[in-house]
Amino acid sequence: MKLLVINGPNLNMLGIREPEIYGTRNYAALCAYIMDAAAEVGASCEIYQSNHEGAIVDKIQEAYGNIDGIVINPAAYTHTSVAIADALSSVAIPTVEVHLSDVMQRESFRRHSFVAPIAKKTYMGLGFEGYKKAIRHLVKNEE
Ligand code: CA2
Repeated sequence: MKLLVINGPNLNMLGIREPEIYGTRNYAALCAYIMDAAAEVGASCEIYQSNHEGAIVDKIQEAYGNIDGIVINPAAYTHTSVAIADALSSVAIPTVEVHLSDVMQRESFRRHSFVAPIAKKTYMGLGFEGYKKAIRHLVKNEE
């Protein structure tokens, strides 16, 4: 199974600020954690991070016919991007949404997700573990 993990804007800054919300580990640690989680279930995995909405749309379109499952943390685009939600709908690849923090317990503008309606499942507030759960859900149908 071929997985694509997409991380949106500013996630490459993990560990630099706001450790009380996002933890102290950096983006390289997150990538290593994701690759280990994929290897544990025998999946191949590409990780892509971008700060640009259109680049994320392009990456989702490129996945069409090549990728079996998408894990996406759209970061701030979660709450603003119809374009990313439309791209995910258009490729119809099983997708799981992840957020490190519990967006329901934060500012009200973070409570709405354009991606949630097209995602099979959303994990939030679990830190790095949310990515592992998303991978295991896609590959092994675990909850
Ligand atoms: O909880 C999440 O994973 C988020 O998707 C993270 C986004 C935020 O806009 C979403 O509402 C929830 C922010 C990503 C990274 O933000 C940083 C801020 C300061 C330092 C490092 C990263």
